[in-house]
Amino acid sequence: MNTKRLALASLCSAVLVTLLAQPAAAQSVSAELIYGLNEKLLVIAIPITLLVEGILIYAVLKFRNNDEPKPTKENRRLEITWTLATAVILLFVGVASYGVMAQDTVEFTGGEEEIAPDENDVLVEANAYQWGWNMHYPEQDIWANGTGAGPTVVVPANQDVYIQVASDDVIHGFHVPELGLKTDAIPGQPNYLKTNISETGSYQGYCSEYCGLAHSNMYFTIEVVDQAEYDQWVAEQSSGDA
Ligand SMILES: [Cu+2]
Repeated sequence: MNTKRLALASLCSAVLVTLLAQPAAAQSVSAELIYGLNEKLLVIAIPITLLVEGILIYAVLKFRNNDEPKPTKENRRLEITWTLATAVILLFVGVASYGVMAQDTVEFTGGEEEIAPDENDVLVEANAYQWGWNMHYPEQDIWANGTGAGPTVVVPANQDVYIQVASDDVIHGFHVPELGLKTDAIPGQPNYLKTNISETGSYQGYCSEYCGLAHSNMYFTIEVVDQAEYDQWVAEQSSGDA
C-alpha cells in the first residue's frame, strides 16, 4: 500500500513541476509560437505518461507474486483502439508542429520585391563564412559593424523583420535562442526567417552548425531598439557612408 502511495505522490509531483516550470514570456513572435506548441504537446504527453506509468506500476505490484502467469489472449477491439488512438495523437502532433514551422519560415517565390512588402519592414542579409558573419541591409546598403563578439544587427521592435540566411563557403547555422530563431546557412540556397520582436534589448546569436576550427568564434548580436532609435541609427550609418 505504501509503495502505491509513494508512486502516486511521485507522479503528482512530476506533473506539478512540469506545470509550474512555465517558460519566461516570449520575446518574439517566433518564440511565442514555439512555447505555445511546447505547451500543447505537454498537455498530450502528460496524460499518456500518467496512463502508461500507472498501468506499469499497477501490473508490477498486482502480479509481483504470481507464480503461474496466464498467456495473453488476442483482443482485437483493444488493438484497434490503441492503433486508432495513436494515429489521432500523431496526426495532432504533426498538424500542430507543421502550423508552427509554416509560420516561422517564410517561402519567397516572387522575387526580392516581395520580401519586404511593408515600408517599415526590415530586411537583413546574414551571410556566414569561415569564420564569421557579414550582416547587410540591402535596402539601405548598410553593413552591420563588428565589435569583439561579431557584428551587431540593429532592428526595430514591433516591426516585421526578415532575415535572409546564406553562406559563402560551408554549411553554417543561424541561431538566436532567446528569439526562437534558427535556420541553416547553406551556400547558394538562402533560407528566410520572419519574426517580430516585442522586447527591446540585446540578444546573443551564434553559429549552430559545426563548421571548422574557429566555429566557436562565430558570434553576432541582435540589438532591438524602438523605431525612433532605429531610424536615427539608419540615418547615422547612411551619412557616415556619404
Ligand atoms: Cu559556422
